[in-house]
Amino acid sequence: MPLARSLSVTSLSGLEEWDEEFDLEDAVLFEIAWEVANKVGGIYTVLQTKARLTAEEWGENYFLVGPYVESNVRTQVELIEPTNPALKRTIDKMNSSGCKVYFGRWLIEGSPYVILIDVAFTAWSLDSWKSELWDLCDIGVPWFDREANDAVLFGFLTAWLLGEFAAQSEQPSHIVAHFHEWLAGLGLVLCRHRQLSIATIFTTHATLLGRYLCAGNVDFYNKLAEIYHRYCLERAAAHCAHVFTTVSQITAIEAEFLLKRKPDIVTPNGLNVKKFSAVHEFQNLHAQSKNRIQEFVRGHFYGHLDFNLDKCLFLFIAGRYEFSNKGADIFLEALARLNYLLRVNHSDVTVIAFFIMPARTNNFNVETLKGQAVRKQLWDTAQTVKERFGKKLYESLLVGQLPDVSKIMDKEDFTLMKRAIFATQRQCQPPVCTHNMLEDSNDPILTSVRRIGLFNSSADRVKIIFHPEFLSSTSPLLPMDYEEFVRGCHLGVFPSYYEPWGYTPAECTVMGIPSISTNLSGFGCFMEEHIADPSAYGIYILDRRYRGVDESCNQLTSFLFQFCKQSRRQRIIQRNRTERLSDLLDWKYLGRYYISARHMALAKAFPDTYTYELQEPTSTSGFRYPRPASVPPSPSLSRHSSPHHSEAEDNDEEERYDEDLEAEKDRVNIRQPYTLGETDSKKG
Ligand code: G6P
Ligand code: 1S3
Repeated sequence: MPLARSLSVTSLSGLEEWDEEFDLEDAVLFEIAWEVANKVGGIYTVLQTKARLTAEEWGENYFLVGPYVESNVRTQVELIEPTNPALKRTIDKMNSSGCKVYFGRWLIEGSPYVILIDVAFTAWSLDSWKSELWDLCDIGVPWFDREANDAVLFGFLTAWLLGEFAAQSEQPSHIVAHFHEWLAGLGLVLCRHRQLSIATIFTTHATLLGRYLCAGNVDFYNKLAEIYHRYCLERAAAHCAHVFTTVSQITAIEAEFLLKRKPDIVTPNGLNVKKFSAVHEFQNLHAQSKNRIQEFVRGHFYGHLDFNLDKCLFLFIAGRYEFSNKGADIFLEALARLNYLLRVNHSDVTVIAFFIMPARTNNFNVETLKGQAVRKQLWDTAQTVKERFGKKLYESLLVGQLPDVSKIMDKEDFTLMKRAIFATQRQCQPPVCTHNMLEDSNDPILTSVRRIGLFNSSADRVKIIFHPEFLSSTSPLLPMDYEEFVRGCHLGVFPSYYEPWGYTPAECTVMGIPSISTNLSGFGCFMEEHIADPSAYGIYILDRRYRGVDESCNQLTSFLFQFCKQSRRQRIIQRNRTERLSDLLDWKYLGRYYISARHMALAKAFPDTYTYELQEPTSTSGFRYPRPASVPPSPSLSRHSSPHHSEAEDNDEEERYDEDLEAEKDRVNIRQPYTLGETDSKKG
């Protein structure tokens, strides 16, 4: 048995020393979630991006446990024989007792082991397990709630697996079982009830009541039958866990009131940050992806391309279609106000706002597909005429003559071009929605668009494109995956009302794309805590906590309007700053909170073997990114907004941005106040 060890975690809210002395040699970690190799929402991203770091720490003793879904296994998992003898005996025993449990490697970075349980195969046990649950803790799960039924099956099966593994292990090993979200929580409750010698952690990524209460316009009373027993499962898991965690301070407050347990530690979500060898590579990628979005826009607005694409800003909101929780409602309202401001100020900027939120559709609509076909036809025509032109030019040069430019294009060329132009005649406005919606008349985004009257007309400076499907590189319309699309945009807008963490703005940040989030989102609060002047770094944090909706909407409008006034050079500098924050969101740094939670659980469950000491962070131990010395000049002073500002000046500015950036780095050594180790030195 290892000697009692102590861990002192200094300054958890800072990037300083990480003083770790835990001996994990005989410890085994199980991480249990419904989203293991099964993408439903953000928890999948947590597990998938964190896997490499956790696998590095736990090696052969790390196992993720999730549901078996055949289509996922086919594309994401390689099934193999269990490597751990005790685990092999466990799985064999369960399989010979009427279960279907699979073992494999999840084909993601870190290739962690996965144990996948086919819950449907054991559905015959549902009734008896439900009655056991009722006898145990008076939680009754109604027959019609499919998700809760799955939670019961998954809970009993994971508790069975963990109990069997503990029994099969030759020497009693130190097991940590980390359960995510209410869907997996029952396994934890059962482990504690059966008094298994296991250190347990429960992480909630949202609270059920919080989500329902914030959603606003939902049929609350008719949903009550669906809410209460789920809430009971969630609350039981939170109370039974040795260590209870959640993803942000804001959800911690919520949990304290709604689940009646204050989280022991906040475990913020990280990402796997990829560093390019060339520092400005992400800027080049922005320009490349922007070109592809511009191509789509050329097709979508054919016949109405009366705005300058070079002065066009691409804004977007993306995520699960929760209209008001995700803030799509106030985004639309702010766009209407922005449209007014741009018009009265005679701005030459055009804003295109993309809404990427999946809804029920009947596929792409004809008008949208036609747009891309017309664009392609115009491109092909231009290529044909160019080839014919080039051939005639070549022939003329061969005989030593300069061509007569006025005659080099003949009647056929003109006919080709006229025919192509004729195809661009359009009687209707460019569509707002790219798909045929099944519930068009009461779709919340479309209803709001009708109310605010933003129909992509020529007079409007703000245009709207609603793409009610997640993006894919195989789409005939916008063949880009989400990452490419984000890189090509100028600003992500996520004015969520309910957002325990919020991966979308975090993803923007690591790609160097500015974003708007709120002080009600975990991400927004985290950035506010760690950056002295977030907006200078392209992190705009909207106040939705202490202001009314109308006031928040005005603030959002003002952020958008200020952003529209930035020059290209200001945007480039701002993107550089945004990208510099990516280390802060890397699991290499944020993973320590998970490590801490596990050590805390081991020390609570096995006090004779482990000790753990959490030092409360002091106000001075936290770090903050300092305010950059040179904030891009105020838009009103910028040369860009001058009426005489020319394209040539713009290009000069672009060439100078590297110099400006270097000068800015000299003025402020942002590396001084904190130490990031090797990733930081790579940034140069
Ligand atoms: C990147 C590229 C530049 C390009 C700029 C466009 O920085 O490296 O070549 O001009 O993006 O920026 P914008 O904000 O106008 O899309
Ligand atoms: C939840 O997913 P959601 O979009 O339903 O978990 C995510 C991962 O922790 C989190 O980022 C998000 O805010 C929550 O809401």
